[in-house]
Amino acid sequence: MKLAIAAALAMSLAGCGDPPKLRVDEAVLVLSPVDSNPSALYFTVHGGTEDVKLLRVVSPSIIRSEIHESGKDPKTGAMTMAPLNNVPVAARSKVEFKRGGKHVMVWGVNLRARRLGEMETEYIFSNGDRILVDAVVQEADGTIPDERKKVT
Ligand SMILES: [Cu+2]
Repeated sequence: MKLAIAAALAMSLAGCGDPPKLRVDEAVLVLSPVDSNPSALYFTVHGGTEDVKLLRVVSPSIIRSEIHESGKDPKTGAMTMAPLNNVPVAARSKVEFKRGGKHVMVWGVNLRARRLGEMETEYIFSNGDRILVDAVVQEADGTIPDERKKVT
């Protein structure tokens, strides 16, 4: 009994000491209600042991993408968007790409991604890391893509 507790304690301590790993999760692509308009990709980046920058997000299922920052025009109060060249991700930090904040604008989401309801996305960082994540593809109202409804 004592041995089991000691072993469990040793394992949990080892878990705490693991260095954080740069990773991306909770990737969701929200399709534009108008097919000709860009869609938006949201996700969370978890920093590793060094400061890096997110440079680009690519996917075989899209034509192109841009990293954007949302804001508000101080004069008119209207929502605005400005492209970013990169996004710093400090070591051990968490950077969320979400509605009303940073996001990735995506053009030309192909039929395959819409039918599968998911697509592969690749996040390219300044340290050379390329992280692959399966993103969920959904309509703006959170439902599965219209093209998927036809095949399922
Ligand atoms: Cu945008």
